[in-house]
Amino acid sequence: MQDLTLIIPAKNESESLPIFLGEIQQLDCKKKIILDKNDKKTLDSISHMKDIEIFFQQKKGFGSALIEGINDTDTEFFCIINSDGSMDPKYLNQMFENIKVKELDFIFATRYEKPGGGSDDDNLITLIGNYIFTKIGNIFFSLNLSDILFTYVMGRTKSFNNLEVISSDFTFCVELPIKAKKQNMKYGTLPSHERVRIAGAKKVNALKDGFLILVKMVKLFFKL
Ligand SMILES: Nc1nc2c(ncn2[C@@H]2O[C@H](COP(=O)(O)OP(=O)(O)OP(=O)(O)O)[C@@H](O)[C@H]2O)c(=O)[nH]1
Ligand SMILES: [Mg+2]
Repeated sequence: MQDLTLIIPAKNESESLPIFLGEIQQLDCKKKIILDKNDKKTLDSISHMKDIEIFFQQKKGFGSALIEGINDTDTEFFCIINSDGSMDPKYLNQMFENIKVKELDFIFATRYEKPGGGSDDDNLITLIGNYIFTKIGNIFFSLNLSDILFTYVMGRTKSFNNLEVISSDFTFCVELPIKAKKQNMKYGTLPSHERVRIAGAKKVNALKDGFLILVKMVKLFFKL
């Protein structure tokens, strides 16, 4: 997988990130960790790690981290994979095979397709929230997805750059598939089982970010 770069966003992940990087150490692909330069604790936690690239984001936010990291990528393929360990890297090979064989622009890992899908990290609120946003995506944008918010996604770097995604926050999760659909790009899904985060606190605020996601979907629908 030498033409693949893992895009690993990390914010205050000094406990999870070193363990996760240990897990993917043997993988034959590039590993780019996206950090805020003021996040010294996370930076220090991986100072001893080899064969990784550290990229400092200019603007704040989860979306900015991903956009800036992917824009800086020089491999044909990229894959967004969180630093908290919840996205199991065992699916990377299969995602990579699928995207190449089926000539896809993107492949979305999904927790809600059987066989193989599931989550040990969901709570009732995230489960219901994701269900509702996925439904909105399917009804108003014909996305035909089963898990819009997971954002464990592999893609062609060129296709991503053509989308001109601009969301600096967690609304990135919906802007990417909606714009891919609007541009008639080819994508597929792969069932995957989500694990619990290794340690540390979650960064998503279900209420605030849920509201922002809803507003973003309305704006994208009306092309605002
Ligand atoms: N670089 C960077 N990474 C971020 C930012 N916000 C979140 N992240 C990382 O993005 C990933 C997703 O955030 P999480 O807090 O795990 O969100 P979540 O998966 O909804 O929450 P949990 O279910 O509790 O894991 C994690 O690896 C975070 O460290 C940010 O502003 N900048
Ligand atoms: Mg997480």
